[in-house]
Amino acid sequence: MKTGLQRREENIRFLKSVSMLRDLPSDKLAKVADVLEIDFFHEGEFIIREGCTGDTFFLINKGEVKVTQTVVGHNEPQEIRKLKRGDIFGEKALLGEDRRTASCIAQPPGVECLTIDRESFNQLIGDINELRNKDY
Ligand code: 6J7
Ligand code: CA
Repeated sequence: MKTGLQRREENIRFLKSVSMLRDLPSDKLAKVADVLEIDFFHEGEFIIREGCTGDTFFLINKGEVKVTQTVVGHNEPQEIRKLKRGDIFGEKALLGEDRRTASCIAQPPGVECLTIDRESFNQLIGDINELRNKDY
């Protein structure tokens, strides 16, 4: 079993590997580490569904996530990119947008995410300019 302290140190090490978060002051980084939750998704599972409301921000700890979006002139949503460990997603519905703007689907063999809820996101990371201005 891991102790709370080991978990916290592991989380801080991981957060420092996330380019978007690496420059946060260490007191904030420690706070983020303390509010992270872990969530697992089976292959094919929709972590985020385009058009739905949402209150969660995601960091990929293990696995791959496919991002798809509805495109005019296509019947099926189209793949726009794949994400891997250290990548983040789900910030848009927590910032300006009120609905999820794309779908994010767990790839085989499954995905482990660390998550941050809307309240902690607003308190701790919602003001990071690199995140706010992300235009892909
Ligand atoms: Br990753 C990623 N790439 C894109 C993109 O090109 N366009 C849009 N709109 N969203 C993209 N995303 C992520 C982004 O974090 O997919 C998430 C879907 O939920 C989005 O945030 P969201 O709209 O909350
Ligand atoms: Ca789950």
